[in-house]
Amino acid sequence: IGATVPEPRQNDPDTLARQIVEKLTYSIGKHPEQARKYDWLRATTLVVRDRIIDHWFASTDRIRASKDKRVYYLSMEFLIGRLLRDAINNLQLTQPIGEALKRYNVDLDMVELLEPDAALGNGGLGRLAACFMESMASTGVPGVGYGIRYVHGFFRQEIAEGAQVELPETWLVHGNPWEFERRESSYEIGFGGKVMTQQEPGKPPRQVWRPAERVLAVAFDTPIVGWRGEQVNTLRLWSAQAIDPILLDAFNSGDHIGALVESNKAEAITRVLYPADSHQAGQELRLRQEYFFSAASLQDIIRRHLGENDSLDNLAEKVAIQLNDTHPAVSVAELMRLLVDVHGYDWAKAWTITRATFGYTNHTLLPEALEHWPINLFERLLPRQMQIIYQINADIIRQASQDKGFDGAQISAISLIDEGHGRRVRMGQLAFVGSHAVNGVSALHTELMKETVFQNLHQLYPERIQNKTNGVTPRRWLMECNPGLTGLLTDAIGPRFLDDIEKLADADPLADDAAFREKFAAVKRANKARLADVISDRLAITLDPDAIFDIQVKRIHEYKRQFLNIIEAIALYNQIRAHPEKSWTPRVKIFAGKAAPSYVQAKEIIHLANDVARLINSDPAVRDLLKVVFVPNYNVSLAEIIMPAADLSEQISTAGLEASGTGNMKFALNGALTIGTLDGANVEMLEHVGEENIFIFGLKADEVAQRRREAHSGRSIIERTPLLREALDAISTGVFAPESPARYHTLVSNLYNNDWWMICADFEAYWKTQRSLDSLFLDQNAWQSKAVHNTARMGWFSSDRSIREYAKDIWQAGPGKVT
Ligand code: 26M
Repeated sequence: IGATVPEPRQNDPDTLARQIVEKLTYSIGKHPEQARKYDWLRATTLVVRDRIIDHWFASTDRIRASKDKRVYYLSMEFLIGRLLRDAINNLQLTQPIGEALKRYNVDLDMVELLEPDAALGNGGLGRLAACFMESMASTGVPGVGYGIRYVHGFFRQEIAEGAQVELPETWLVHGNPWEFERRESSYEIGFGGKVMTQQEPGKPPRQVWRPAERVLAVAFDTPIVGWRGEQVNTLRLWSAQAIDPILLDAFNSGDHIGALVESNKAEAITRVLYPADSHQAGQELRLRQEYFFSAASLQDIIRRHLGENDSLDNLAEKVAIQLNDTHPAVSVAELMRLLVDVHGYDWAKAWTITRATFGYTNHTLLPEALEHWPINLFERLLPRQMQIIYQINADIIRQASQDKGFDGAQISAISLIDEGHGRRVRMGQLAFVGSHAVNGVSALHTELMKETVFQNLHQLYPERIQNKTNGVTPRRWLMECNPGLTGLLTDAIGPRFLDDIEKLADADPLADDAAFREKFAAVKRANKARLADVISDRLAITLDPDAIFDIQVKRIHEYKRQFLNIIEAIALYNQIRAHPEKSWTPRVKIFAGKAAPSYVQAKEIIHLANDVARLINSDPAVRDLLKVVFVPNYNVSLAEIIMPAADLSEQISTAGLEASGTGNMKFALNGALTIGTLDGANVEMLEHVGEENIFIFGLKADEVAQRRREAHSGRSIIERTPLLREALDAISTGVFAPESPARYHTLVSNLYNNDWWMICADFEAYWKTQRSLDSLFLDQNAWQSKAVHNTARMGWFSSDRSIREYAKDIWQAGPGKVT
């Protein structure tokens, strides 16, 4: 059939208005006069979607015809947030759609706010995957994301009497206009059962896996629109269904409940996102999720490849698969199984193809977060993959001892099997040996990978580890979330930075231009006022937009040290009360973030932040000099309001613990100054913005490691630091929790005994740096000049740059490919 290309759609307000009303009428069945706000959202989305589909088809056809190498990004998480504004912005439709809706007295901003967030991720790792999807489309990398279509995304957080309460998230209840179910792309995924050896005469024996259970993986596709709509990529998420949805035999014989058991068990696989980002759950269902989406994605990749190529011999030339952390690492064993058992490759050839195809990105060095599965669970669920892992391990160990003379200790360090803790499969080692490139997400993190968790594997394969510093997409994290600043910059330096964000550097000299600084400050003030409105609506707390907005938003974790920030707030509170005559700089401390439901200390920190906020905000003695706010339910959409509204960005993790951070980049891009440790990407931010424009304090990574070896405790520091001691005394004697004064006893006594996170060790340096920021803020010329330098010099931290580096150095695909 000759492809019938639809007429290009007109993008003027008249056409758009007509089409929106058409959707209201014929797709939603509403007259404009009767339409509710959600109907306008749906109609607008459908009109935008039609335009995306035209570009989507064109991209897909172009990529298929070009036979270019494809990149597959495998991630358990895609923390996307809303899609409508992203699509409208990237298609350059903001102005005409706004005008079209205005004719019916409908406000585009209001409509956009009605869309539920797609919260299919926990935090940094999932949000990075979402930025990378947008950047692959924007930089012309033919990329497909593969993940899981969770029915329930990341939980909704409420605060009840100061404590976190988790509620289920239900983003799909009103349907999802962005997804297209592709029943024709369904695959059977096996679990359990046994492995048989098949012997055909004259052929080598073959292993055949006979799973005991089978589940269907059904594809749902979401288009991802790149900048200017030039390329539209696909995010393909898998949903689990029973192969035989109701067992008809059982149903017909009257066992109506029994008939549903199987479909419930199957569908459970994609029911809910695990809300832990720092502790391995170790649950069977989690391993099922990991294998389910890995196996479905590989079958899909292979089917597409064989549709366009004669064999899998050239798989690695046409396909790059990136493993987003170890969550899809079982893919290494699964691809080996498909190549050897199903497609008949010999082991060595299959291993060459596998390693050349995969790349692995590590996102954490925290030992408690590294995935390792008990052997008996792994064997029961994935018996053939377990055999393959043993065989890979034997090969690697032989090579290490024969070629490199590794001793026993070195061998047990690189082994895929941890013999120490009741025999476990180490997924990090599996991902490492199965990939041709392994990367960290900031320069410091990459160096620490070489020195710690992967020290011995790095010795064995010294070329394999490389750095790819994270980035954030400037479309969502500047243009869309901060139209005021985008407009100001466009007026001042022209629109070039919209296509090449490093051109933001053209604004750098404007830091010395008083008129520009004033406009820059006015944009910031308006963004602060907008956040103050949101906080006033949700929490009935009034904030002064002229105070310093000092913000820490991220997952709650001990290593991120929200506790240090709270202690500083208490110390400041005490000082303001003790010295009311001094000229204090008004400050608002804003916190937001979720704790893993099982992470007791993290939940205590949330509780403490809320308790401290309650007391300080109701104390007339501090007047408006200090306010503390915990904003519930931090998510991508809230981040879009918060990032542009910060004067000061808190990036204060214990050095050596934060792999990169990406919130740090979003804040600085929007003109916040950073107070932070030399950790993760802060180190590179310092190099880019210049040391006079960032506020670094505290121990460095090697100093932290040194203190930990010395079993450093907080006691002596606390005893000689009155500011710290008084703050901790107040916490532990129940000043902030009179109804239950012992609530924070353990939290504080831990600091005395073992200051593992260096809160005491870093307190004084942190306090002094904060006070120097107080003074700086009084000199608005100086502050705003630094703020302008931050925005102007942050272009490098675009995920477009990250993606170009991956494309060139790891994938050999897309615009960076070597020709
Ligand atoms: C593992 C096992 C079972 C259940 C959940 C997990 C799990 C899920 C998410 C573990 C870790 C997860 O995320 C880790 C993460 O978000 N890491 C962050 O990645 C960012 C992007 O590279 C970095 O910027 C952050 O520094 C890093 O903490």
